[in-house]
Amino acid sequence: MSDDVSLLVATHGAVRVLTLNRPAALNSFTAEMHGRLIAALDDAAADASVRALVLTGAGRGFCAGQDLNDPAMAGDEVPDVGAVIEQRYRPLAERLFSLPVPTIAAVNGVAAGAGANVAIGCDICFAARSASFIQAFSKIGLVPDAGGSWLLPRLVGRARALGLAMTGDKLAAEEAERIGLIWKCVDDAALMDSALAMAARLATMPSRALAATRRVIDAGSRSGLADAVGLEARTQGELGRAHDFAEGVAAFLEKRAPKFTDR
Ligand code: T3D
Repeated sequence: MSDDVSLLVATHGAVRVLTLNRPAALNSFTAEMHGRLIAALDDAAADASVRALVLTGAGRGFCAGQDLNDPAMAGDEVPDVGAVIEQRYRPLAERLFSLPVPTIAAVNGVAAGAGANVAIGCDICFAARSASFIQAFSKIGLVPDAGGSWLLPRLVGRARALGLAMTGDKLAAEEAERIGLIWKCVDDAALMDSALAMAARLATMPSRALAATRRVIDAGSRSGLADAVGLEARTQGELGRAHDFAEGVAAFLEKRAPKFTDR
């Protein structure tokens, strides 16, 4: 692991830890950091030894969204923001929502703009008590992106989603937990241990079923009941033919710990 790159990659057993590493600019996204993050997510997806992923930030911030000094934003010409979203944030959100293993955010400080939506786009989001979430887009004349327009109202309801997105007000981590934006707010000193313990626990669980759980829950929020129960049946059908289901049932009946291996 080298300290001078914009993304640090570490492995703890079956847990891959990605650390956004541009602390002087609150880990805001440059094209270069996007490239590294996408590559690291693809690498984790392709590596069968990885069974959970933790995303965090170096220094006092988690991620301040788009680097507003990035040449794509700060040149003389009018920036093609749509192209930036299509080429960088959309692929990032799509990967996060489809990774074959659970994703855990460890939000160590302020998460603003796309940084906030990447954090809440993880399956389980822990935040340090001193951390905060800011839908900063409205302050620079944009709308929530990186999946935020879809996710926010589903997590906190339309009224709060609009309030947060229109005001761009800072939401403290404790309040974020209270309104259901994140899984848990923990003491700053306990953040990484909490995230890593959750990741290690999920890594022992049936990865394929966990990724399918994300899929059916997300699809269910877009569909009616008939489609949702149809998808449940098809998904259970597929999982029911997989190794992990047979192993889970056998382990239960034999009163032993299961050994899940599917991805
Ligand atoms: O093309 C597109 O833009 C499309 C993409 C959209 C996705 C988005 O994410 S849009 C939203 C972009 N993000 C923002 O608008 C947030 C901007 N940052 C802030 O509002 C504040 O920095 C924070 C509220 C996040 C934190 O405030 P504070 O007071 O704790 O820290 P600070 O002093 O503002 O920032 C510390 C340093 O980080 C500072 O640099 P300096 O002066 O010490 O050299 C600051 O300029 C830098 N920094 C913070 N955010 C960004 C940034 N540099 C570049 N881009 C940033 N987004």
